[in-house]
Amino acid sequence: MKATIIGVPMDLGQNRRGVDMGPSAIRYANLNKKLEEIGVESEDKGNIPVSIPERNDMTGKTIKYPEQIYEACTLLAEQVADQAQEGSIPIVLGGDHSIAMGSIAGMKKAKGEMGVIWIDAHSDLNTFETSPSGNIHGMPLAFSMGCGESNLKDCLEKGQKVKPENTVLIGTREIDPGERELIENTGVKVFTMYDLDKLGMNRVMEEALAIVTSGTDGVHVSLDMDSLDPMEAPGVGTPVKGGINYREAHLAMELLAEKKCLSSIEVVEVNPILDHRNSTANLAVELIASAFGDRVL
Ligand code: DIR
Ligand code: MN
Ligand code: MN
Ligand code: MN
Repeated sequence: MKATIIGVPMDLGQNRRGVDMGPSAIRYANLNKKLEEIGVESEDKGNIPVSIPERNDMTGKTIKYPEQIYEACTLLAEQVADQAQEGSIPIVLGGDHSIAMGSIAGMKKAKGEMGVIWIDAHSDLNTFETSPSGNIHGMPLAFSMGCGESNLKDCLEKGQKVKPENTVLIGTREIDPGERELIENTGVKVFTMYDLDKLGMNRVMEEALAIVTSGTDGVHVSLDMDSLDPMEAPGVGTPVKGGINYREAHLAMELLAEKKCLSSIEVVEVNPILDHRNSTANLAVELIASAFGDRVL
């Protein structure tokens, strides 16, 4: 198996500084060595250039850094598409979750119809109209599904990148009013923490994998580390209690590996400034390894 590591030091999509150091923290946690150990041939392409808050005055603006995020997402999408077209599995390291618009656009260009598994405490289905924060990291799934009015939908090509019927959310436990409405209107499948508690991760992943593999040419996994319980992953900007535990997270990635359908994965929102001894980045590396087939036995 071949993989390509692409870092995106993006912190413009939210307001806690330090998430731009996520790619460094995950590399420092020995991602490349771990991949080598499990027999994955990986190449690190370095980072996509991203602007910084110091160079952009946002006073008086309600939506923060849309042009800068669009630009970085387009560069990321091109890189992701190139790598996937060459038969490699892109591993995108965030950075905040706004980068998902680039990853998904790139995968759509390379593979065609994509299925997306969105593992997150939040649904990231806000738009410019509904966002309570103006932070674009709360919007990437809406724009990827072609909802809302913004050119952020038009990364690489115009409009929708993934159909709601091929999208599944897992671990959701904080949803804004506008997001709730979008869930109802699109019919996108959401497995909340309630569903995980009731059905268990095994059953949830079975159902999720069935949805994202039927009628698609590839599967993208978007793993927001705040999906995990803050006790397991303290190094995130918007922690929400009652999250996915350590074993459930590994099981989810192991079941994904068993299904052999992974086309690309991104791990986002790792903020080493808020972390305890890089534990969130270490866990990110473990979970990526599980997704690539690392097993106890
Ligand atoms: C919130 C937070 N729903 C917003 N979103 C986060 O700002 O739109 N997503 N933290 O990961
Ligand atoms: Mn998110
Ligand atoms: Mn989140
Ligand atoms: Mn489907």
